Amino acid sequence: MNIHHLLSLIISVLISLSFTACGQQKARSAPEIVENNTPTTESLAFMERYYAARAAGKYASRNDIPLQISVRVGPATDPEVCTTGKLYGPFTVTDNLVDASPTVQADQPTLSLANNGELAICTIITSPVNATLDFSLDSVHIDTEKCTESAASMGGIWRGDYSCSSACGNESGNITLILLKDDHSASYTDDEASYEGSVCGNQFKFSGGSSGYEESGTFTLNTNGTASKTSQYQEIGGSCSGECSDPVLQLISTTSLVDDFDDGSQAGVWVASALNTQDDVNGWTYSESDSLLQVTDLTPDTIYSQSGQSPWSQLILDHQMNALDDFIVEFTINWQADDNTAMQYLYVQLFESGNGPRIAYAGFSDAWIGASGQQISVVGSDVFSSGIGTLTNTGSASVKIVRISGNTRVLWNGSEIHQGMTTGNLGRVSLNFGHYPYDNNNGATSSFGALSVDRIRVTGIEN
Ligand SMILES: [Ca+2]
Ligand SMILES: [Ca+2]
Ligand SMILES: [Ca+2]
Repeated sequence: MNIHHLLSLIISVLISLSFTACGQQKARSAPEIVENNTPTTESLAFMERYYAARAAGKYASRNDIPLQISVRVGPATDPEVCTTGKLYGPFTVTDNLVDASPTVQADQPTLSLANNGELAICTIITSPVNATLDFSLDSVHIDTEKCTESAASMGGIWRGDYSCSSACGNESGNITLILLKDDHSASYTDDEASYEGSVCGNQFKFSGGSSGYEESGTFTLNTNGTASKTSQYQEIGGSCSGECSDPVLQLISTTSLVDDFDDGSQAGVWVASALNTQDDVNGWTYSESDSLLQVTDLTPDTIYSQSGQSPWSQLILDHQMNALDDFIVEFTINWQADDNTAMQYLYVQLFESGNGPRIAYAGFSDAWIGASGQQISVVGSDVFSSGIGTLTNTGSASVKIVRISGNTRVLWNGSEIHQGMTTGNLGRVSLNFGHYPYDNNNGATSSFGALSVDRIRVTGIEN
């Protein structure tokens, strides 16, 4: 199963039981209700039905003696799944037990389990009478259902009012969500809380929370461009639970730049940076084709005989825009090399306006003639690198650089790899392609494979 295409999982409990009474003396469940508890109208009515059914010799097939089945789902490694797993049901079985097939929507944690690993299912059967039971695992079905709708575009910074109600009290206030979306997957943060889930059509079903509570719900993009959100939460380590509603959320970020590189020309959006003149490059070959901005050659002036001491051959393409305070920069990059001799990089750099200082950058870097490359990012002056050989020679990545109130995070395929504080408004985005021309005098000459940017999108709040 593929998490990006999985919308819902339906646990379908198809029950096929042969259910026979084992003699009158064993049929004890109904009397115990009376012995252990003050009889209620309900239990007495139950007794009446029970004894009437028993007298008729067919209580196992009576509709009015409910048999209930519950299912708990948890990680396969959880030995307590029968008590701690996510509860589905109870489902009441009627009419001689053969035609009951209740279905239920799986919640997001169950979906994640189904997608990411093995899950354990505990089936709990509560019988009102003693009976022998012929129960087969074949009768519990998990069906998957793929999302056939495209996922609406809903990434950005959303703001609105929320209100939550619970038995422990109500609360309300302002909310700001930073929502990121990749195809059918999405995530959002709300202060300290973070959530993830899947998007189908205009709906994003999520679950997550903070150290204090778990929460799940639905974010819906409305046709008028607003959004709404409803959720349920449960306090961790406490008993408070409740429901929340954010009836109207407004997208407060604007899209400053979106380029899918699919119109055959980079003109009007990207200009070669003046910085290129400083670097050791005689020329380059790049084109916008196949919905990519592809660089297939960088021609150096000089082939160095030493590593790391001379400037890289670079192509830098710039885009200037109105200054942004909070922002989300999303891009997808690809790199290709035949072998370890490739020495090349591709990253996206963020600067203040004009020739202002750099704020952050992130991307792929391979600085080794005898190894493959790594992830690299800089936030302010802080450098993160994943290490020599941590990426394969050919690959791709979806990268995001997100800044809210100075807090700047770099996400690589959805996982945060770097975080720090930065200042200065974002006014220039650069695509940097580099090659290090190197002959190590030991039989190896560095090579350049191919680098491409598939898509870049910049949204933010204009300063
Ligand atoms: Ca273009
Ligand atoms: Ca593209
Ligand atoms: Ca290499």
